[in-house]
Amino acid sequence: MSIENKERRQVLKGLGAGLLAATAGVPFFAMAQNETLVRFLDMPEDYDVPPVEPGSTHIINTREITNFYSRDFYVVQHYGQPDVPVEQYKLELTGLVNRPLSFTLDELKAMPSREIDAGFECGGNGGRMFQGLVGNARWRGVSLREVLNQAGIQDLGREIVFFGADQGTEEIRGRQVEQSFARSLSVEDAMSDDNLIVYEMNGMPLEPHHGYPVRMLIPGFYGVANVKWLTQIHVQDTRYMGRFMGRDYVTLKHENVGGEDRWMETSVARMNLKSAIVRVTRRNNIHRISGFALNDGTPIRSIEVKIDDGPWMEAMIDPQASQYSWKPFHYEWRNASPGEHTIVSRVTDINGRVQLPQEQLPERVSYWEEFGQFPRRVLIEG
Ligand SMILES: Nc1nc2c(c(=O)[nH]1)N[C@H]1C(S)=C(S)[C@@H](COP(=O)(O)O)O[C@H]1N2
Ligand SMILES: [Mo]
Repeated sequence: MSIENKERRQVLKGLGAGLLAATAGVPFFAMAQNETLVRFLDMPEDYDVPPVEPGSTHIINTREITNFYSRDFYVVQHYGQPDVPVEQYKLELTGLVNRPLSFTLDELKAMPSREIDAGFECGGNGGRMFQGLVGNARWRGVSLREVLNQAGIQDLGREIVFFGADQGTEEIRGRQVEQSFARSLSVEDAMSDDNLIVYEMNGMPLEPHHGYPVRMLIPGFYGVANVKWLTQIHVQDTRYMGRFMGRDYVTLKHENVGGEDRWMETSVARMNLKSAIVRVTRRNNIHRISGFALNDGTPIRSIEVKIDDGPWMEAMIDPQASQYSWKPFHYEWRNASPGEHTIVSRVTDINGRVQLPQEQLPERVSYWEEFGQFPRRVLIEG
């Protein structure tokens, strides 16, 4: 059996009982020559996005996704885009470790490496930008756990902080201070199997806006965990409270907490179970509804589509999908009647967790973690 087939089999297993397309090899997001876009009534007809620009956020046009491995991958950089000369590049391991370590890019590349497919979205992604803060890629890097084990975390070590080379000035309690972008993980989360210190994306060195030369990849987490331009990993015995852990990327939700109704603030971490329709196309008389699902890596049971007040109908999941990749899906819509329709998708995981309509989710303040169902309005021409 070829490696490709073996991988495919594993993916099939990983995806559980979900309907998988028979058309293996045909990219789910590819469009045929005579396939045309159907109009979304909730999206300006001339909706367009500017290209990647150094230092700024880049939203993708999800209607134009063409590949399983994103050709156009979103970009978020809160402190602009630092220039990290590779000759001077060093990754330092510091703090509560038995052996502080330092790696050049060549030293990292000389270590055993692994490839992993992972997709992620910004914790601030949502319907406002038609889910355009998203991407999926194949990453290559070195196991974070291996590197931490080489350094040896001391018993007192509780928290692993990842610092980027990019800096900005923050006003904190009336004082202007220079801060580096940083995020942290508990030791337990950091030691999980699949976390990589990555230097390649889709077979190429990272692009400058995706963190060249080195970034983190924490599969299953929102994008904010994937610190770019990574220069330092620090082990400490207290929680890290920087802006992007403690103040920003913090969700405020009304929740039942052990029988008490409370407003809870949580740092954006693992991705919630989510799917979204991003495109409808027409070929001859068949309409095709396409979208993607993302989650924390829990196997998916099904992705379903509902048209108007009809029943939920199972969509096909791309056989290329794997545990941490996005899961592209299709639904073939036969006999669509001319006129306006509302279409929506939902994803269910093997634990029976279901993506709920926005109204049924706990009340949430701010736009972080928008993972409710995302209904779209389409116009079917006669
Ligand atoms: N050093 C650094 N890393 C960072 C950021 C940043 O501003 N600086 N932004 C984070 C956020 S909020 C997101 S959503 C992802 C985006 O990764 P991408 O630009 O490669 O898509 O990077 C994360 N890593
Ligand atoms: Mo983000």
